[in-house]
Amino acid sequence: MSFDRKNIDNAWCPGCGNFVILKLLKSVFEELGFENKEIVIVSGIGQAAKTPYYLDVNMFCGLHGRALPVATSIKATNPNLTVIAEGGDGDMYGEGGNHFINAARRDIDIVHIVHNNMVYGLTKGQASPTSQRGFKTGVQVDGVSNEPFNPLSSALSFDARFVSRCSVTDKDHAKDVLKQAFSHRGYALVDIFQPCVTFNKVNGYDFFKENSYKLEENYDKTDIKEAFAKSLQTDSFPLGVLYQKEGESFEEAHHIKSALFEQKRDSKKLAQLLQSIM
Ligand SMILES: Cc1ncc(C[n+]2csc(CCOP(=O)(O)OP(=O)(O)O)c2C)c(N)n1
Ligand code: SF4
Ligand SMILES: [Mg+2]
Repeated sequence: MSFDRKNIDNAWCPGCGNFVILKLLKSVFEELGFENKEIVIVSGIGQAAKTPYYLDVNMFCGLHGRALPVATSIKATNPNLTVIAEGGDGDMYGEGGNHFINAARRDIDIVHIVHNNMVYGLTKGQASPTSQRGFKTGVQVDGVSNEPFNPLSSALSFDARFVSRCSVTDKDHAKDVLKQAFSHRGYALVDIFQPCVTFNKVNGYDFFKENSYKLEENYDKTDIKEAFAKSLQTDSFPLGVLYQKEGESFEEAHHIKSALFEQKRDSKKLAQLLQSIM
């Protein structure tokens, strides 16, 4: 099965880390035996948010920062679909930050993929929430003056049951993390380090390679205290599934088993309901 979308020109810069993520997604879909029609990718605005344009799957590209509520509605009304909310660090942690809190807390079964290049790529290089302190841009001329937003410790504090990070600089490992996210039932955060070779000359391929490491083989991903400790480590970033916990997803808690359009309407019950609220 091919997931290539035909007849569309790619707008990314040569060497952009987004190409790696695109390729990884195609092979993950293939290896997990997904069908084109069962996948929906919801995105907003940004370079990362263009990813679904290049994949032969269902997609919805909407407003900046608003992918998560749309993805939530799609999954809640058709639990048979594999739903992904995909975008950049600005889109998901800045403009869409409030939705990040609520999607993680609600625990809807979607995979939340965030291309983290520590910059606003599409709008030509302003600081994003994950930009590092001191990062200079045409707007932040003296450098960013605050500490970067920490998506992993935030997700843990929002009660997310699957919190992970990977990097395009280690493709096999990133593929494995993505596969684990797709196998998890509930909200799953995958924060992916993705160099923006044009507008972030500080945090490029070498930076991510030199400043990250894979979690040890015997790491216990069910230990929340350890997960918090790892998430706060920023001198060298840990890669892998920091935290995963068994539990009940939103659909399971609300007994959503089939798509809304497949459910029979009981007109008698509906009439009674309407009567009761008149
Ligand atoms: C409500 C709103 N605010 C701001 C913008 C302008 N804008 C478009 S994309 C973007 C940031 C993109 O950065 P990111 O989400 O990190 O994606 P990247 O391009 O780096 O992949 C901004 C601020 C917008 N389109 N809509
Ligand atoms: S501006 Fe940066 S994120 Fe956007 S396509 Fe170019 S390299 Fe990639
Ligand atoms: Mg970005």
